Amino acid sequence: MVNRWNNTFTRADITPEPLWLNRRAVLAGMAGAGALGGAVAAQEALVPNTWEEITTYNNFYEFGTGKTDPSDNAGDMVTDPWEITIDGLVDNPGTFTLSDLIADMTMEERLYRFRCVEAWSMVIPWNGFELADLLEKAGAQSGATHVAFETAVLPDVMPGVRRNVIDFPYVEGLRLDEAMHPLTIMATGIYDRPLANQSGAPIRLVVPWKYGFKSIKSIVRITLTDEQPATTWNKISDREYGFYSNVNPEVDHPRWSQASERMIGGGLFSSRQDTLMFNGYPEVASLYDGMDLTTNY
Ligand SMILES: Nc1nc2c(c(=O)[nH]1)N[C@H]1C(S)=C(S)[C@@H](COP(=O)(O)O)O[C@H]1N2
Ligand SMILES: [Mo]
Repeated sequence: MVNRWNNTFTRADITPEPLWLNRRAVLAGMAGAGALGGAVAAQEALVPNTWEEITTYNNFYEFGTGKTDPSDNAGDMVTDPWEITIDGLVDNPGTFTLSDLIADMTMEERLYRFRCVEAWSMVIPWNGFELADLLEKAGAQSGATHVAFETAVLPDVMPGVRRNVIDFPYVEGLRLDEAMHPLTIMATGIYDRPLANQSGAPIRLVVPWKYGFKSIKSIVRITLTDEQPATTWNKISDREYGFYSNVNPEVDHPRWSQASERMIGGGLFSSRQDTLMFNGYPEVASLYDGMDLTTNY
């Protein structure tokens, strides 16, 4: 696997050295088998959270609103077989099994910062492929301007859906150029393991420069459109959650500051760090040239 998107954290920014050494030993153990070793070496400065942290502190309202509800409740979701419909303004619409859909995608490891709008953060070693490759295969038509995504609704196994904790299906969307950006991936794994159900198995979106709620889980439909699609949190409160939702330390949530974030998993040394513009991915800035990111929050 390769990772073309290295970045700039130093390990001192993330984890005290004893913990870092510990995690590094785990990674070194995993790396023995293959090319991941190279990716790990290239990125040793950006230290991921543990599998345990990544899979026990989650937001997945279909399974409940508490942070441990998804890991407690998502085990019964059947993710194989899984079908995804691709429709709207594409030359090759249809409903595909996940395995057919991803058969010729180039899988990569991407070690990304992940920043929730609630002001906590992790670093996650995703396995996945560029959404751009999938949209090219689907044959996005010239009239398409946006991409809409939809999560499965499985009331039998989703207690949050049965209780209607919010309106389902969970829906999200991107502008087409955001969706085509090489940082935007569809993830199918973490740490070279298939995604845990609570992480959005079998396939989810990951948009690392946006607040976490844009990274929609357990996707069953991708629709190319010529208008900005409705998005779940924007429907719940448009004053608090804009369509763009780019991570921005200078635009506070109406009820809390976004200037800093709490790093999950620091244990005793748990600490806050400054929020980075675009979550530390300045390569996306040109997507927003000429836009006022205060009003287009
Ligand atoms: N379908 C669906 N996708 C979702 C959510 C959700 O409740 N339902 N929560 C979002 C939010 S608010 C965040 S922060 C991330 C959390 O991803 P994680 O649990 O893998 O860290 O998933 C996002 N995707
Ligand atoms: Mo979130």
